[in-house]
Amino acid sequence: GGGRPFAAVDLGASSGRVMLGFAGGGELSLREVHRFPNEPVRVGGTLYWDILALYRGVLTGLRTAGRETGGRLAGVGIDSWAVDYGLLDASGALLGNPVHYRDGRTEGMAERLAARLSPTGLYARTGIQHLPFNTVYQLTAARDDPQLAAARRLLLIPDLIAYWLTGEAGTELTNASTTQLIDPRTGDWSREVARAAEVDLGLFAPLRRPGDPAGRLLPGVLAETGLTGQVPVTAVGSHDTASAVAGVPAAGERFAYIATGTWSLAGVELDAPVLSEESRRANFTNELGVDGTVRYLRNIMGLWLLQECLREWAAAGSPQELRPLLARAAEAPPLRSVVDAGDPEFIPPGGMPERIAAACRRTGQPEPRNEAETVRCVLDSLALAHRAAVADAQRLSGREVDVVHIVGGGAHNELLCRLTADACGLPVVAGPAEAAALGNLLVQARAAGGVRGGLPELRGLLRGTQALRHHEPSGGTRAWERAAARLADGGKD
Ligand code: ADP
Ligand code: LRH
Repeated sequence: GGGRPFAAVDLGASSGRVMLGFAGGGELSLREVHRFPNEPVRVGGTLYWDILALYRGVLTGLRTAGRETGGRLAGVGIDSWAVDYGLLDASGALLGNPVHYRDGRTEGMAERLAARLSPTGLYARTGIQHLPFNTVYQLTAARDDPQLAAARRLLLIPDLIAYWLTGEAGTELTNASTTQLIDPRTGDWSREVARAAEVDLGLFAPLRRPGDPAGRLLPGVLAETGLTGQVPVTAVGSHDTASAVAGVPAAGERFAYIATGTWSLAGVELDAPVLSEESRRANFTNELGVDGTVRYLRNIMGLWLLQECLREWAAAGSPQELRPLLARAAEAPPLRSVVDAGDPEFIPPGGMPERIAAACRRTGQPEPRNEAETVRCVLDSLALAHRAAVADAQRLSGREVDVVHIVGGGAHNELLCRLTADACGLPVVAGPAEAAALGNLLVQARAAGGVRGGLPELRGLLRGTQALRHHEPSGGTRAWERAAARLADGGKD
């Protein structure tokens, strides 16, 4: 093909990967050159990201990519999970390790901020759903932290990696929207929210948008990775979910998407935010997307529930292999019990099978009797939460959909895709699993002049090149309605 080589770095909460992509001249292809685990570390009671291990993985991946291209790359783009950050001192050195959003330090912070700015006021200005770990709450929790006092810069994770690669500091807008400090109507900081939260906006580097230049690889980075020449770094949708939504192979506007990895992010793409009180109560967010779009979606726990069960079983000495486990889950009784996969009670790590069983008990449903039934409960619960999010997104935004696109690692999970089609009563198109890397690649390649057009054209390229699987709903959404009602009746105190 005639495509030029780009590296797309995608750091997910469960693994990081460096993908070598070729785009241009009608070609669009992507290959994984390096994947590395993302394993948080608890030190002195705080849960941290192992940021240097991740950075090393990025360097290794760039070196591996370069070996396949004679040391040349037409560009690099970086996306990662949202909300978290590193602090730099006056010399540009990292102050401490970035804290993981699942750390408990944000407990009670929403209430503290609410005393100064009502949740309604906060939502009207930011459109961001309440998640206990939003950056604004993390900064509230860090208020008296000496590191914050010493900090001269705050860089969100992908911007921090880009800074280490290029020496240039910026704040990419799609990810900045997850701080809950951006006004989605202006695409700029909300000074009112910052004032109420006592956040110094001077800590943030200048905003940049997907497609903007973000510097060039430093000589030391070239030496370390064996790359040669000028290698530009381009701002992409640096929030992984922004890149994933750009990477949804949809035709037209009448689609919902579910980006399913560690989280399920389910919603629709809009031109303007929905800031109504009803939307706030439904816990829908208006994150900013590529090309001025709004990602109107809800966070659902996602495959985290499954990941944590697997981790627990392995630690208890009965490790389970995913493929056979999913096969057994497919044979397990359907909708026997379901839990609320939107419940923040599932955010912290640890003890997941027991917490799921406890949620079943509390809502008057039978506990899963074995691993397969636990997995079936998780997947039925996710499908049920997908159904609610797809329905609520349509109702609250007025955007109707005919199809649900599932992208991310969960697109590999046929059972989850089938259950989601059944629960939603809509056809599901599954794939690509690496939508975030593809969205990252497309935005870079367009900035470099290799591909042209807006999101519709970029998505057309995806449809023409990526293998997709179709799942038709099997009918009978009644069982799902009953399960939803059971969960609502079971209630919680
Ligand atoms: P993140 O970007 O949040 O790290 P991913 O999008 O990589 O997450 O998705 C990871 C999840 O995808 C895994 O936890 C697993 O449940 C699911 N997954 C990945 N590959 C497969 C597969 N071959 N079959 C079933 N599920 C898979
Ligand atoms: C998914 C994701 C999601 C955020 C969460 C913190 O990786 O970026 O969109 O809400 O991580």
